[in-house]
Formats: sequence, structure tokens, C-alpha cells
Amino acid sequence: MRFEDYNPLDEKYYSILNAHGEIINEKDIPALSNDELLYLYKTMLYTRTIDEKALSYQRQGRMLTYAPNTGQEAAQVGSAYAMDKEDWLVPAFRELGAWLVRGVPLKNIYLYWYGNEWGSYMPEGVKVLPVAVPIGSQYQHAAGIGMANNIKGEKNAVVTYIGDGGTSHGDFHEALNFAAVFNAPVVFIIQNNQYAISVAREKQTKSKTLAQKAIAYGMPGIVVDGNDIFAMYSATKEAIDRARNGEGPTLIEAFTYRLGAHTTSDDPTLYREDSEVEEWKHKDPLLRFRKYLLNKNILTEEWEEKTKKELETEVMATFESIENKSDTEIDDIFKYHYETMPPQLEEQLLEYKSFLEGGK
Ligand SMILES: Cc1ncc(C[n+]2csc(CCOP(=O)(O)OP(=O)(O)O)c2C)c(N)n1
Ligand SMILES: [Mg+2]
Repeated sequence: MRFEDYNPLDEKYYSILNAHGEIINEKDIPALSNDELLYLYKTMLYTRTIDEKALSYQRQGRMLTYAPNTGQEAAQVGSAYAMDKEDWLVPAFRELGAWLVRGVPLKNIYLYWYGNEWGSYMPEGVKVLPVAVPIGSQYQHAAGIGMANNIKGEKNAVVTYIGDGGTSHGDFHEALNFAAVFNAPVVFIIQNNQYAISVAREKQTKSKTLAQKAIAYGMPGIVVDGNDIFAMYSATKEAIDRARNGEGPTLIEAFTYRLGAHTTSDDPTLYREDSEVEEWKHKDPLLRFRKYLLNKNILTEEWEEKTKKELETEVMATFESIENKSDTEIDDIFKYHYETMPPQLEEQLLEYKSFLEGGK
């Protein structure tokens, strides 16, 4: 694949595996072993299991809030698998599959959504920044890390994510501009899941594609079928290689769909038609990869059943290990914003503590 062959203004999508699990682009099939393919499928199943369990815990009142990833597993797992251990992952908040590939333990992920600050504390050697809820801020961090890499002469790349809605924020544009001007080794990925809460993609921008915004900043931009694990892997790999070879940043739009709600406090039936969701269910990234793997005799139904059961057991055990044992320390909520706590925060901390003790 060459980025030059995929002008984002042509609305030509890069894809390898179609919705029926058939290869439509023979020459670009990634050179991955059967074990690697099974690992990718297992990680997608893991992502979905974690989502399903988290939703049910939240409904039972056992989890605070949760942002589901269902439908976006290929965009996350495929892109992160193209990274090396030394590369930086700079996430937004809906990148579960990518976190798992990069070695973030499930315990951390559940702790985070459980409202515990320690969820953001990564194990040694896991080069993943914490979740960034302020939309777009993470793109600036990624551009900055990339620029610092150049100054320090380090060869690692940075992969960062944003949503379609995030592309309307100033941070998105500033980060792209800085990264391009300073030739920063960054891969900017947009998970275009068609919605920013209730705002549809068409209301977000008049641009035909989100990837075409790359043209203005002087970097390659490409629209990739975000439900195609092979296309996501191979486009990200090539962008990372460019970055590492000193050729600067790339913008990848992963064209996908959020099959679930924005978060557990959202009701998508209020702003989108069931028929639209049904249509996208046929393009489910897990289904098409599964078909491919079954056809090639790489996956067996027995293996799949066994793996699903193991994953479910693991997910339940991990959640139970943190439940009720991980109440957030009140000080932790206030402590880490500044090196020295400013007086306003100190005042808020005291006020909150007195509120919890029954005062006002
Ligand atoms: C600066 C800022 N403004 C508003 C919000 C509230 N908010 C949280 S998620 C979201 C929509 C994000 O949509 P998109 O970028 O498409 O990502 P998605 O949730 O679809 O993954 C908004 C407006 C926020 N977190 N930060
Ligand atoms: Mg979105």
C-alpha cells in the first residue's frame, strides 16, 4: 500500500477483508503467523467480553460509568498491534482493545472506570499515557512527545487516538500543524464511529472525509475501513515505519461505528434509527474476522468456546478482586493536579471532607 494511492478527497477506502470475511486485496495481506492471528481474534473477544461485563455491572449498580467499545475492536486492536514495545500510546478514552494489546492490565482499566485514580498508574515498561477525557488534549501531548523524541534523537513513534467529534476541537488542528512542521514521528488515528454523543458525523464538519484534513497540514491522510483488522494493522504499520524513518506524521481515519451507547448514561435510540444500527451489525469486525479464520481453518469452534469461557472467568475474577476494595482515597482526587496544591483546591478538599462527614 502507498499512501499516495489513497487520496482522502476521492473517498476511496483502504480495505483488505470485506464484511463477508473475504480478501479483496491479496497483495496487502499482512504477514502474520496463525498464532498472531489467533492472538488478535482473542484480544478482540477479550475486548468485547470486558465491555459486556462492564455494562452489566454498571446496570447492577456495581460500576460508576463506562464507555463501550463494541464495533470498534478492529480499529483499536489492529492499530495497536502495529506498534513496537518502545512506541508511545496516547489514548483518548475509548481504546480498550489498544490498551490490552499494549499490556495495560484489565485490573487498571476496571479501576479507572470504578473511579479509582490508581487505574491510570501503568506498570513499569508500559508506555501508555492515562485516559484523556478533555476532548482533543491528548493530540497535543502526542505531538509534544513526538517533537521531544526528535530532540532527544530517539527512534520510537507515537500513536494517538481521537473521535470524529474531537476533530472539531482546536487541539486537533494545532497538534497536526505542530507535528507536521516539526516532522514529529506521530500517527494520528481518528476513530470515526459516526457520532459524538448525539451529534452525527454530518453535523461535525462539511469536509467529505475527516482524513482530508491532513492535506491542509501537509501530511498523508487515508480513510481505512475501521472494521477491517488487516487494513487497520497494515495502514498503521506503514505510518509507523514512515514516522520511524524520519518522514513525519500521518493521519488515519478509521471509518467505523459505535454499536453501543456513548456511555452508560446515554440512550442512542433517541437520536439514531435501529435500521442504521442493524446495517452496521452486518459489518461487525469480529464476525468478519471470525469468518475468515474459520474458512482458513485457523480457528475452530472448540477453541473459540473454550477461549470465551476462559476470558469470561478471568474478567469476572478481576472485577470481583477490585470491587469494594478500591474506594478512591479522597486525597487522591485532589493531589495530582499540581505539584503543590493551590489554596482553592485545598479549600475544596476540606469542604468535601466535611461534607462526607455529614457537614455542609
Ligand atoms: C473539552 C470537552 N468538551 C466536552 C466534553 C464532553 N464530551 C465527552 S465525550 C464527547 C463526545 C466525543 O465524541 P467523539 O470525539 O466522536 O468520540 P467518541 O465518544 O465518539 O468516541 C463530549 C462532547 C469533554 N469530555 N471535553
Ligand atoms: Mg465519535
